[in-house]
Amino acid sequence: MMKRIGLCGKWNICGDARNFEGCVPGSVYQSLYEAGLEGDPFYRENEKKLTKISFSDFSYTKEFLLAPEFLENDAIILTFEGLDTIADVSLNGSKILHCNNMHVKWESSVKDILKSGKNELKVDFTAPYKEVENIKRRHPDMDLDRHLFQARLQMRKAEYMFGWDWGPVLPDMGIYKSVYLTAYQGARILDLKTSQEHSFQKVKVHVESEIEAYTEDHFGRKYTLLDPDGNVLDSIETDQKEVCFEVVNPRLWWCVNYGEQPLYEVRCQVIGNQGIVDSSSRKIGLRKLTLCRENDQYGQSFYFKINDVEVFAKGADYIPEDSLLGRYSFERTKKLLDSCIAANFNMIRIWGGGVYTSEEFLSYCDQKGIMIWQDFMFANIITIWEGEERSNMEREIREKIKDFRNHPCMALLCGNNETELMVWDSFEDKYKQMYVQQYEHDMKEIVEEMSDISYWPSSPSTYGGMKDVENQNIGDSHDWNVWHGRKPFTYFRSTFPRFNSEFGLQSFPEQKTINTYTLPEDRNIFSAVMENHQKCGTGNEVINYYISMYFKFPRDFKAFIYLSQAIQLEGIRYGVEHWRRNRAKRHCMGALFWQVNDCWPVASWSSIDYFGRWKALQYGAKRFFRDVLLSACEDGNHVAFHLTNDTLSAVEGVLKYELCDIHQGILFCKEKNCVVSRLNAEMVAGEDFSDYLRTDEERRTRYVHFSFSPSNADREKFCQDGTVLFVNAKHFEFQEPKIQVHQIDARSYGITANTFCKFVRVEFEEDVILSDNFFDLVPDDKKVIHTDKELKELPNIYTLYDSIG
Ligand code: BMA
Repeated sequence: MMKRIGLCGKWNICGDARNFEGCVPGSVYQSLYEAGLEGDPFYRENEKKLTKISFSDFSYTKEFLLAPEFLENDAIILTFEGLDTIADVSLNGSKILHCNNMHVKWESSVKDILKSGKNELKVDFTAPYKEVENIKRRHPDMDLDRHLFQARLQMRKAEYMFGWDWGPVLPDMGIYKSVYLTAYQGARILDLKTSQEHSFQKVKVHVESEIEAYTEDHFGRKYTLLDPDGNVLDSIETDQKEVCFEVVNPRLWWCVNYGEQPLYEVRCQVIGNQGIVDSSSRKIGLRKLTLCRENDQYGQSFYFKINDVEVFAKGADYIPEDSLLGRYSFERTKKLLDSCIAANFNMIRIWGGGVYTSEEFLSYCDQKGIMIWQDFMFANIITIWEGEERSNMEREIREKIKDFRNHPCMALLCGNNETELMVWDSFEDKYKQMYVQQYEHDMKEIVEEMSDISYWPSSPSTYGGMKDVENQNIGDSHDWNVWHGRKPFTYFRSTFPRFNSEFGLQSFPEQKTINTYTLPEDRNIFSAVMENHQKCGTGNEVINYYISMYFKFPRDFKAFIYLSQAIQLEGIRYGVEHWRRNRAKRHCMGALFWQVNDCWPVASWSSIDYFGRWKALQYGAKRFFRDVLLSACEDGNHVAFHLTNDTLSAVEGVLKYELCDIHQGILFCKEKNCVVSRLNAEMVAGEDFSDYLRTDEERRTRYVHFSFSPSNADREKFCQDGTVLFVNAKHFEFQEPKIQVHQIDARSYGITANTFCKFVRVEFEEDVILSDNFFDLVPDDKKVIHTDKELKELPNIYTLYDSIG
């Protein structure tokens, strides 16, 4: 059987006239910081000083010892799981690899170069900015300074490292994933591919193995299929590459909230003359998961269907979790994914300007039922789809499909982020042809040849020859009229995208997070440090602009942070609730907001900040993404109440709404039984409140409180309430509240207020995730909040009133 020797841990790094010790997996920036030679790249304006380091080459060296027995194996493979990016690798003085793609694995057969005793492995990295010049020299005939076609984009290095509108410019270098030696006897398994054919109560599972043999021996293969409880269902011994298992009465895999996530296991063992020489296994889920596009009354549908159930996709876009890639850990990723699950996401889109996610990330999504929309790593970029550049990209595409194709969570492979949109606008025909060839023909063919995963050429796209890219009636949409276009939130209600895969609003991260990169004197939203931690041009001004549209001027820095988060939640809620109200007839079938996470502490569109702290939006998402949603749509003095039901059975319950006056209490109240059928959305009631809203004074002191109580006791989790104002919150006459908080037990608190409060923020000293936050509170209602850990403190309560008072 194979034996592995890890080569991670301490390495010697040298470059920029410095010699220091660093850790692998890791990087130059990370090691310089950890060795105390440079400051924290995320602190204040350190980024600006550090960028120049990426003009110098760096070398990594490691010495290691090998026992003579290790060299007696038939083959020894050196593997780098990830090298960032341009690197020459030598072993004991012999050059063994030239690497030019950080997204792929690099391997070399090194048995003949290794020695018993001391060995030396060296990796020479070319500075990213030097490589930019090398690329230009290699293509003197191309205009590689042109926007979207720049030389740096032609490097297969994560684009965000050169800066993005939420990320710093830190084009790092280094061995950012594991490195190891693996010794084999006889043969090894290179890949296991599975595919499925579904028919009535039966699934055929095809399994194919790819083997590399190192001796002339005969190698047989034994394939085994295990059920989700670990029982062997069937086993086949053969000389064939491919076998087929039949599963009768399969336990199907579902995305979250539609069923379970049972995982079958496929194993393959390679058997030589001496017995088993290598083995490999994959966990798979039996399911049909496809992107459906059918012509309909609105244009063409765009939705996902799992095992014949049409799913409204709810979630957000994901960017890299760190600017320093060596800091990735599954623990952190798991915390982020758990936060997505807690907020009722069922899909995450992995955005194309970062890095591919890890095997562990995808396996966790398999276990939890989160569907993945996976972009290939091309964002706002035209690539040279010919010659060596093309082979490099094609190799990456093929390798990634192999990594993805067995994962039940994988819903879609998408060619790129926003290139179609950009090229369509401003490029000549020759570039358009190159684009169409790459994304609409070649990549589509490769995906179809190698997997069963649905393919989509670009996000957004209408698919086909770059025509009519911004037509919302076909394909997916990115709608930036709110934020970049500075439209008010009500604009969202005039749009009917078939699937909105990007829309967003920025906010500041939590105060504790801001404290990590500022000094007290920096804590003004227009200070140099705060502006350096805002990468979207005049973003802080835009946050201020939206605050001014809805809220009174914030009294202090804390109020700015709070209001930025409240405004972000409010804007995204407007859009999502509206699109979910339009799921009937599959008119709108997806809302993925931009963006769930951050790669450093920054003001951005994220709903969870760099340290994993939830902003208001993440709590809002938990509410507006729940499977049964009651939402209110006000229009003048009229309010329509809608029920959206994403579950597989009808939902019945009592809708209650009250018109309240902040001084006089409830003026009007109505209750109504309502039902909404499965996978549907309906307007269940409408009321004109004109009689109660005759004057400005009335409109500034009156609001509607509405709630829904499902009749089925099991549906506790779908109980909900909300409020509607008839003026922007800045003109509403909120009263100074008296709030009472009491601890019910170690993990729960009861909160009441004597007057109507909006965006009630429950804040603890400790980092904690709450069951709800930034909610509205009406008098006489007791809100119970649960914490995710035991706490001894009582929280501070902050409301909209405090932001101006
Ligand atoms: C879209 C994304 C990102 C960007 C975001 C906000 O264009 O694809 O490129 O960060 O908008 O501007």
